[in-house]
This record gives sequence, structure tokens and C-alpha cells, in this order.
Amino acid sequence: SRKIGLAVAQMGPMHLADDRAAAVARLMEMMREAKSRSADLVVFPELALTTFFPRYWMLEKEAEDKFFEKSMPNAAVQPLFDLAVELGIGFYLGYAELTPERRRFNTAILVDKTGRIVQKYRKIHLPGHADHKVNAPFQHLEKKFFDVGDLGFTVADALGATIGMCICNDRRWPETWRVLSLQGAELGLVGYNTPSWNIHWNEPVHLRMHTHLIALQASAYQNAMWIGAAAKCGSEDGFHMIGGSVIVAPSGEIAAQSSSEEDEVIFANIDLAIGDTFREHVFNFAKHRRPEHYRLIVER
Ligand code: CDT
Repeated sequence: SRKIGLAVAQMGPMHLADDRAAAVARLMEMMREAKSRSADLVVFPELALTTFFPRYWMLEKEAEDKFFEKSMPNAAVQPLFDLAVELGIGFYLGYAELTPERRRFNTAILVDKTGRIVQKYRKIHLPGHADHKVNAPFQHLEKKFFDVGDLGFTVADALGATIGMCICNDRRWPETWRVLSLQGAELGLVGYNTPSWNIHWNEPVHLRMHTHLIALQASAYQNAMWIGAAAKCGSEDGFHMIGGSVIVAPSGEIAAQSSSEEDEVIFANIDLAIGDTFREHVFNFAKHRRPEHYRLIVER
């Protein structure tokens, strides 16, 4: 067996009035709990430092000033990096990134036990719209506030595993996980903010949890990998988002699941060797894949 301790730290709501210091204090408390349960790595949500601001119509400049990080780590987030080094624990953290060239990305970083950023991912599948939907109960302005990620889907050898990252809507796309697993990913990490109501069509609320879980469970199985998925959830200033943070095994089974819509740490001592078995047999890519018949996937 090849075990690592994986914690997923779900966050309850971050309201508009909550500042970075409040977010970092909550993340630090959950990092301590993760370590007390012998975690090597803790997964935090997408846009973990702020409210899910793409729900609000505003100018890009206003969003940049209020919600984007101009450097990472910065003074507000440094205590989280310091604690990770002190405890000897790695973490995944999602935040809004403003580059020196004034490009805006929905970003996640992987930080190792020495506090070094070992991998950066910029969200590729941006859902929602760029225009102001005046009749909608809230907006989903990721296409206005973020550029499409320019770093591709990559993996890093860190914390005892080959790790790939993605962000929220990416998890619904089979290509995301396949591109990671083709590079040998044994563990995939994802943070998300998923509104409970769909503003584009009248989707029954229960389907939001169903499609979230079915995507993660099928993707873990079909790609012989573990997945750790962290929600920011509950009602942010009246706008509800689903919980359902999970750790999924390469069998597609759920090894741990959150039971609240608050800050909550879930944990599993995951055995990477379980993935090896699936990769050697049913999903032995070298033996059984037929990419010559998959051309349409990249041609259209
Ligand atoms: N944050 C994020 O990507 N949320 C999307 C909502 C889709 S509805 C526009 C998700 O896939 O969960």
C-alpha cells in the first residue's frame, strides 16, 4: 500500500462583509484539525478568500480592487503558509489572481510541506456569461471577470503522489480528468462554488447535488484516480450553494463526505495503490485505449 492522509476542508459561507483575515483564520483552524487527523494535504475551496463575487454585477476594476490577489502569498495569506510549514502539511487553495499584466484568472495553487508553491492551475472551463442578466436573481459572471486559463492541465509529483488540479466547472468535463490521468495523476484536487439554483433553466434543485457527485464518481473510476473535492457552500448573503464535499476512491466509491453546510473537515487515509490496480487492468491505457478512434474529441 502507498498511503497518504488526505483532508478536505469545506467552507461555509463567506459573506460580502467578511474580510481576508476572517477567511484565513477559518482556513488555519481547519488546517490544524486536518493535521490533528494526520493529514499530509488539505484541500480548500475555489475562491476561498472571498465571497463568490461573480454573482454580482460590477465593473472589472471594482472586482479587481475588492476580490483579486495581486501576489501570492501576500500579507493576509502569509499566516496560512507559515502554519503549513510549522505543521508540515501541504494545501490546495483557490483564489482570484490579478497578474502584473492585469490579466485575471480563477486560480488554484498546490503548496508543499515546506511552504513552496509547487503547482499553479488557472481555470479553463469558465461557466456563466459576460452580459448583465437584469432579470436573473443573481449573475454568474465568470466569463466577464476571468480569462480562460493559460497553463493547461498539468501534474506535479508532490506530497508522495502525482497530483493534478482543476477548479469547479472543470470537474463536469471528462476531458479534464482524462488529460490529468494521461499524465499519470493518481490524485485529483478540485475546489468549487456551486449555486443551488440554475439561472439558465428551471433545473430541479436536487439535480445540482446529483450531477456534482455523478461527475466526480465516474471521473475517479474512469481515470483510476482518487479525487478530493472541497465546497464553499451554504447561504452567502442569501445566495445558497451546495455542500457535498467528498473524497472519492478509484472505484468510484465515496470514502468520506461532508454532512453540513458549514466549515467542516473530512478525512481519509487514501491508498494510492488502489488506483494502480485499476490502471493495470480495466483502465490499462497502453493496452486498451484506441485514440485513433477518438479524433473527433480534439477536432470539434
Ligand atoms: N464556480 C463554478 O464553476 N460553478 C459552476 C456553476 C455552473 S452554473 C453557471 C459549477 O459547475 O458548479
